[in-house]
Amino acid sequence: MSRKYRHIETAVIHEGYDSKDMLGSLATPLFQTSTYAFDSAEQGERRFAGEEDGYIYSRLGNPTVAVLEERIAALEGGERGLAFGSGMAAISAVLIALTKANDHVLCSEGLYGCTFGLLSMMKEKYNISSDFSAMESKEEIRALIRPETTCIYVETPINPTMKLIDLEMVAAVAKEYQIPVVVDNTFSSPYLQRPLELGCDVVIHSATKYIGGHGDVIAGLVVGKKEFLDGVAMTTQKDIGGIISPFDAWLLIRGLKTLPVRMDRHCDNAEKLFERLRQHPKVANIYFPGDVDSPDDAIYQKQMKRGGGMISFEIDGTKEDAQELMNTLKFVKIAVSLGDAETLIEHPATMTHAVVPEEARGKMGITDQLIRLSVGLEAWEDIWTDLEQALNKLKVHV
Ligand code: LCS
Repeated sequence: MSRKYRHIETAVIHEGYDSKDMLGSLATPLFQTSTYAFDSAEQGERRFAGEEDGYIYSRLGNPTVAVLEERIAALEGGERGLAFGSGMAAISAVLIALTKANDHVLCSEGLYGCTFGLLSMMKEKYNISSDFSAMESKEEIRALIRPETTCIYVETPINPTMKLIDLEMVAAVAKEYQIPVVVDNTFSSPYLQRPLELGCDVVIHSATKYIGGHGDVIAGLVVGKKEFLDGVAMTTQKDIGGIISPFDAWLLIRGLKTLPVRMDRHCDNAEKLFERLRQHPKVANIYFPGDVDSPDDAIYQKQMKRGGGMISFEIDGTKEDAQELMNTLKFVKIAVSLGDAETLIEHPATMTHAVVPEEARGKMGITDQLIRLSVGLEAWEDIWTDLEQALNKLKVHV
């Protein structure tokens, strides 16, 4: 599907909805209904047989959810969108749709902890194996592709190390083998990065994060080709059933309207904090996609509009020092999740990525000293004052 509105700032507000169709209601109406009454038994039969368009039951479709699905498809530049009850419901629906027993998935070296957990379960139950690769060159990817590889799955920026993967390069190799590339675009949102435009096939979001933006919804979204998503809708969405509630879809439609405004503020704040954090003597290493000195800068320049609102840094100290730093903060909240108005801080090794075995965590670059910051929408000066006082209180190791 092509976008009706060229500018994303307009599309987030208008795509997929016309108030003329809904009695002039400016806000998208909330269809909080589980089922739909048929005019007759014969109409019910026709709907079930697919001979007549119309709603049947809200696990199969809902008008509020449909607006959200059309809007996200337009924002990512895809043919169809599907909404789910969580990012993990979206990821599992896509991965299960793309694999069968004994297949192989090639992944970026670094994935959200529960995605890693899902792949481990798929290996245990169905012998679907996975390899993890830094994906720094075409040769490296080609060397890991097997006849049974049915999917390439990447996060970029990677949670929580912020490493970047060159999506255009990965998509070009995948095309040689006709393997679909699935991209988790949660950290960027379509405002900062659009993987389908770079040749990838499927985009996934934990909409819990920047899409919702207010820390009050758990949801997931998928965008891709109509043929593939029609299949997902009728199998791993309908029959596994991890659908979104109409109210949560309504909240996402509301949140999406301010996505570009919020993202610019997240980016402005993160840029200011990155500059200050990197100069602090207690910060040993810092990872931020917008870092022009990063080895990933060429990829960043190619595929991202701005650096986003996520920063990770290693402190000069121990795990206990990292925890002490977090405990000393005054208003920055110790919480997982990200992309909210509030600045959130977490410790990946013991929280979001605790399920990843220590050795794999090490390969992903998740050390005990690594702290992840989701920069919120507050005044950056206030966030810095809080971080600085906590950093200054850290013990000096000699
Ligand atoms: N993909 C990424 C990149 C994520 O960061 C998360 C959740 C998910 C998928 C799963 O989405 P959910 O089911 O939670 O909507 N990430 C979290 C995090 O970093 N902290 O808490 C949750």
